[in-house]
Amino acid sequence: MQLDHAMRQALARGEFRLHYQPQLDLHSGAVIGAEGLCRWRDAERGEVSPGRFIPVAEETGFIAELGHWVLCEAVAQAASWRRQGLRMPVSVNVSALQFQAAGFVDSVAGVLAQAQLPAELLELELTESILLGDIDEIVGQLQRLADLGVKLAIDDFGTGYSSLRYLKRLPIHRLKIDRDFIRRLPDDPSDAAITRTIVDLGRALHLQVIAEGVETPEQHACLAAMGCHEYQGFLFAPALPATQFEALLRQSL
Ligand code: G
Ligand code: G
Ligand code: MN
Ligand code: NA
Repeated sequence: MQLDHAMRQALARGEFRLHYQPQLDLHSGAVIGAEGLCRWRDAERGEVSPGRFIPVAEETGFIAELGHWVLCEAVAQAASWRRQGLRMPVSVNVSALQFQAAGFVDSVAGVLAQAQLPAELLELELTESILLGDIDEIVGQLQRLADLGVKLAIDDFGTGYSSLRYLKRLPIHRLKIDRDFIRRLPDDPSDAAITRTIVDLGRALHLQVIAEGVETPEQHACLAAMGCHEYQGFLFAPALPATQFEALLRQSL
């Protein structure tokens, strides 16, 4: 069976899962958020990595449906946590195709209303690829999302097309430093300079900055020294099923 067909069937059968990777305050170690990451185990193929199926979903357009499912799932999870007295913001990855689809802002508003989740508990992670196109239109759409109260982050920051001129105009609240810049810290002087520059840029523009892919105590210490306030990565935890995420939270309280 073609991968695209298998994905459609899997979604219809409820075989996708959303795992949650903790995001932490770098200084206190408190868990401050959860990034939802899609997982799929296929009967024939076994666990298929999103690095493989997301690009296919982007090519075939299936990402619109999958992305909608991810949004609904994450929002429902955050609403469930909230009913249990746990205030835990969730982030989801939004592909450019999904962002550009007609009615995207309305669908986000609809999903939040349906789950009765305050908009500020949802963050959308957008890559710089959404900035290709009519920039006034794009800023308008981002503004409508921001007006709902939804938080906006630029994912994989530093790897794409964003010009600093646009950055000033975008109603975003967070930059996510791509893990490619973090990987060789603290030894690589270029990566250290780039990371420090992004942290400083965030401070100057009053944006939160989160480092992705933090795996070692040395990387953590280096980021702390640079004044970075947030991180996620295997040093603390990979993306986990919701129940394991909750168990980890109880442990770390
Ligand atoms: O989950 P990682 O562990 O393997 O994800 C690999 C890639 O797939 C990353 O670039 C990540 O952003 C992307 N990805 C994972 N889940 C989703 C999702 O729900 N939507 C989109 N658009 N991308 C996702
Ligand atoms: O593109 P995006 O930033 O959404 O991708 C998140 C991806 O990074 C997921 O595949 C997630 O599993 C992966 N990831 C998260 N933390 C780490 C880490 O510490 N090391 C590595 N190698 N990958 C990570
Ligand atoms: Mn992401
Ligand atoms: Na990223």
